[in-house]
Amino acid sequence: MQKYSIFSLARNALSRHENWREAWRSPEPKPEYDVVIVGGGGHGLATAYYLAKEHGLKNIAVVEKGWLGGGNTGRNTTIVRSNYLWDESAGLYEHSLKLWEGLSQTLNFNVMFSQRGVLNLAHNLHDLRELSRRINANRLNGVDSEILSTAEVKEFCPLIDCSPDIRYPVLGASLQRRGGVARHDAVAWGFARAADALGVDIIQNCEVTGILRKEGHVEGIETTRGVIKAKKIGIVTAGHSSVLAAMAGFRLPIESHPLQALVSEPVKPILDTVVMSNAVHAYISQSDKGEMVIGAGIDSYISYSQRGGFDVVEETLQAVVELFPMLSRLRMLRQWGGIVDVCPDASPIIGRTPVEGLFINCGWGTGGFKATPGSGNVFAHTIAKGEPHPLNAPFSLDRFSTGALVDEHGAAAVAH
Ligand code: FAD
Ligand code: PYC
Repeated sequence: MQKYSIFSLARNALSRHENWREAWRSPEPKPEYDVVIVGGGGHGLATAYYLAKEHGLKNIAVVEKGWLGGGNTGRNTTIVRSNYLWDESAGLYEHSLKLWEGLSQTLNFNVMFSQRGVLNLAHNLHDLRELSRRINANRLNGVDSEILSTAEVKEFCPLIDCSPDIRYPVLGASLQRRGGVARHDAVAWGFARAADALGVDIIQNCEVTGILRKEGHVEGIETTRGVIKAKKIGIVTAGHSSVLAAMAGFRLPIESHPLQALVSEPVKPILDTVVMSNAVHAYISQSDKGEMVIGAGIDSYISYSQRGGFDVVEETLQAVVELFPMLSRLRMLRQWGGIVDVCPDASPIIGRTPVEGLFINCGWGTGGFKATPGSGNVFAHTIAKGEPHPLNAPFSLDRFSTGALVDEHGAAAVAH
């Protein structure tokens, strides 16, 4: 078997992949579709896939200004979990986690979902109380979640320095064993391939520059590849959602901030779980390639710059080295940033907009990767039926006028 795969690797390398079938087509845009999804990240592609698969729609396009997954989908640190505080969020994120558990089979594409557990560390009494409250809330919602003592943290993840004399000693942690990581690119590619197989047109290098409206109803989009008409349009553009909303004449309660991450040189397997610490602020896991994948809190200023900065690297690595002293001589390989769309309550917006036929899915901030399949699934329902799926009804835009906010700053587990 191994001999065969080495042989086929060599053959494919020498043939310059000439006879490979494309995983999805690259059609010219048609003049009109039933539904157009703007944004070819994981959420947009998942939406198109579920529209075609579960709602029988056949005339769908996804338009992407760059390449598939080139936004936050391909820039994130891939942590998947569902341990949110409020019932509304637990319902949505747990729906997603259940879809993750069968996603490779559903898409017939290995998204490398690895349920290696997610630890959220507590460093003070406030952290411990917040985690205990959240664990109890999780359990009441049927979400697996447990609390670990310092000794149990050490047993579960021996690499963490659990001595009492560090600056922020580890007093305990929450553990969601069903949480873990997945391969971000594969998620975009898997949904793209499966959507394409159901007839969805995926159009890359096609930037939306305007949203056409008539008498309060959406009519189509202006793009760098011409006008495309559609009576239903879904905006799924993460950090650029406010830009798209402005094109349609309304405003979103969103701030766009860079969120940075970095990876080290690859090393042999040393860390078999995900560790997050909101107080010292860092989170870390090890990729299948062996790199340590490390993330920071959001940049404190708003910006559309997708770059990393040395100050953030320095601050984050101080926290990492304090928790994992044995990483102190590890060399860093690369750093980057993505633009995250943060709502005042750190929860997403999924639903209708003031423009009839125009729907929006945004505001996932620092935590939308984990929601990719669930978000696409409920957003497809919302677009197809013209009304929210019960799981996304609490996340409509009008909660910012009714006041029914879903405050998940604590569970976001990334400093805002
Ligand atoms: P994107 O993947 O950004 O897709 C939106 C697409 O819209 C982009 O491809 C963009 O090019 C396109 N677009 C924008 N404007 C236009 C236009 N005018 N016309 C056409 N196309 C347009 N979440 C987690 O759950 N776990 C994590 O560990 C995690 N870590 C993160 C780490 C970092 C550094 C960052 C930046 C984010 C992280 N997130 C994490 C958040 C997560 O990445 C996002 O919430 C999620 O990927 C959003 O997916 P999306 O498909 O909505 O957006
Ligand atoms: O939402 O779990 C999360 C997360 C981890 C890192 C960035 N976001």
